[in-house]
Amino acid sequence: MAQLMNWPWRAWAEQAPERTALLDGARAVSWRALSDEITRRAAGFAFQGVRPSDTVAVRGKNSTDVLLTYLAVLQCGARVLPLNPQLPASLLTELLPDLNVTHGYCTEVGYAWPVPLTLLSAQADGAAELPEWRAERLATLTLTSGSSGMPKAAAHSFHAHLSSARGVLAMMTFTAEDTWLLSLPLFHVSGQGIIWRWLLAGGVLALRDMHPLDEALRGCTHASLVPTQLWRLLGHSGDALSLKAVLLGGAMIPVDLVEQAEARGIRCWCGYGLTEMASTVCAKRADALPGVGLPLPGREMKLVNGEIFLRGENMASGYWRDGHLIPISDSDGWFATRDRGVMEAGELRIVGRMDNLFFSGGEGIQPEDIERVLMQHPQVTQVFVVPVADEEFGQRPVAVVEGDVEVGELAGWLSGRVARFQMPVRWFVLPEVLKGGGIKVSRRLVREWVKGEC
Ligand code: 4YB
Repeated sequence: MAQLMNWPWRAWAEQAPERTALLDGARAVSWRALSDEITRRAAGFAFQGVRPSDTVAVRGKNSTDVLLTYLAVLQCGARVLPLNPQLPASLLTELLPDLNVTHGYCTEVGYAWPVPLTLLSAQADGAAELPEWRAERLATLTLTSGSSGMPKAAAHSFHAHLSSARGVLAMMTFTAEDTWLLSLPLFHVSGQGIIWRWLLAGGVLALRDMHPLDEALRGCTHASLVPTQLWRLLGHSGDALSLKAVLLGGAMIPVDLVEQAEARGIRCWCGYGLTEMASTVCAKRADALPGVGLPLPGREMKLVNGEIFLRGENMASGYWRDGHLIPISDSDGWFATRDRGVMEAGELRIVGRMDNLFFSGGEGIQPEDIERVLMQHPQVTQVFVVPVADEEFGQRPVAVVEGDVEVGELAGWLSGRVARFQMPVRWFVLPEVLKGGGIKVSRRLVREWVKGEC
């Protein structure tokens, strides 16, 4: 699409009104019907008092209702803050006032917001003037996971989201004939990345019950997956999939995983992205190397003392707090990621997060180095190495593993594959309680859980 002059759904409704925009389960919705419904909701929201510059929290798992609300809030000119329904009330009580949230929308009937908000209904009709499309307008607030526990809200303009989408689509073809499954949550930047690529290309977006994943993928050509989802898919689905392309990201992507997927006819792209950069920054078509390729068009990357710095049009305008944007970049526009990386064989390889590094008897341990080796075990699908306090060594590594494997056997398997000081001193199975919610298991929660067990 050339430079956008209108809300993208309205532009597509003018250009291709009868073409399918959305697959809601098995029901096809045209661009005209979609655009009409978004505009009706937006007018209703404006009638209920949503003004440009307000912030509307939208709480819910992925659904057509949440998607339509997200887009309608944008058409009101307001900022949308998608919320993971698993965030505890205590966190929302602290967070929402700082983010100046004025209105709330929740898919759960009778949900009691822990702070005073004006509740919105999607049913209410009303005539109200709606603002014009402006690409520079702040559109979304997306919460970071944050190692301290209190998330920050990265504020992106439409321009940033569309630049992100343009960069990805310069590498992966996604046309009006293709269907991208909304395979990751809208409250995470990876889910929003799917939305903006869909809106840019005018393709089809599929909203499905995600369990089981192989059924959700039926008829879809594109999906974004975290590595654990792809492991599960390979484990469960026997038949060929209609997938043309899977964009992987969010965590270290094992070479074994993409090799197995490619052998089953699933074409993989390996990406590296962050909330602050509105998803993907670097990516490549999967190959036998563990890197994530090079920056996509519109992004730049540099390494300073091993730390990855990024800049580009897709960067957040700042963190939103108390009605202000707090800058996230230095005076030259560079954002310090706190990720360690190296250039290897002409591409970037992610080493791990600087904040994860700990010391054991004077030796530095980057947990991801040990995790990478453990992920090579054929039965391990996910693993976290975290420190526990130790009188003699200061800290020592402990492993928390997911997979169809006896954790007792893993110590033997690992011995000789890592240095002695890297050898975990205890092994645990990843408990279900740590898996809920977002797209990733929180390393901070794993650490806290292990502390309670040791
Ligand atoms: C990585 C990493 C990697 C991130 N190796 N560590 O559209 C996409 O790009 C997408 C597709 C599929 C799945 C996820 C995505 C994303 O957007 C992921 C974006 C994300 O994870 N954002 S985050 O703010 O929650 O976390 C960012 C952190 O995740 C980075 O700072 C890295 O530490 C880590 N990470 N990709 C190793 N390929």
